[in-house]
Amino acid sequence: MLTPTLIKLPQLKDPRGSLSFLESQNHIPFDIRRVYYIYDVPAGESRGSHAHKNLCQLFIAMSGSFFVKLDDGLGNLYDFHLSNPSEGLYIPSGYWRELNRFSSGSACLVLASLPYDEGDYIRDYDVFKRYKSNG
Ligand code: T46
Repeated sequence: MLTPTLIKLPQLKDPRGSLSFLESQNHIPFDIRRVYYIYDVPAGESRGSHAHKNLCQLFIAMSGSFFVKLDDGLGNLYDFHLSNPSEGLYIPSGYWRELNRFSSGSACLVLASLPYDEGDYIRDYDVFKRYKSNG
């Protein structure tokens, strides 16, 4: 998958509640090498404002909701509102992202294709645009 995609995950509902699951290379197109989560975001704060050279990720709104803006640096913009724990937003490498408008008590689970590496980040938007336009 080369573009950001909302992936519907299996959801098993019964009188005890709901259960969702995912498997690497089955429901998502990468092996999971790292998991982190974002929570306790104060009202009005945003996260992200950077891109990754190689990292692919899946964002899941485990509780509450937030918005995700994506930009491929070539003129294509994407807006998502995540609020459902039974779906995940797949983000390939090479997309500038901003997460904002977190609802109170929200939590974003992130499944990542690589270990943490600051060298994989592009944190300057102009550098990102040049990186993308150079192919
Ligand atoms: C992304 C958005 C959605 C680590 O030491 N290990 C980690 O795995 C991560 C993700 C971060 N950190 C350190 C690096 C910084 O000192 O935690 C601190 C905060 O990270 P950052 O400012 O990058 O946080 P966000 O929320 O702006 O970005 C994070 C991810 O870094 C990024 O990949 O897509 O969440």
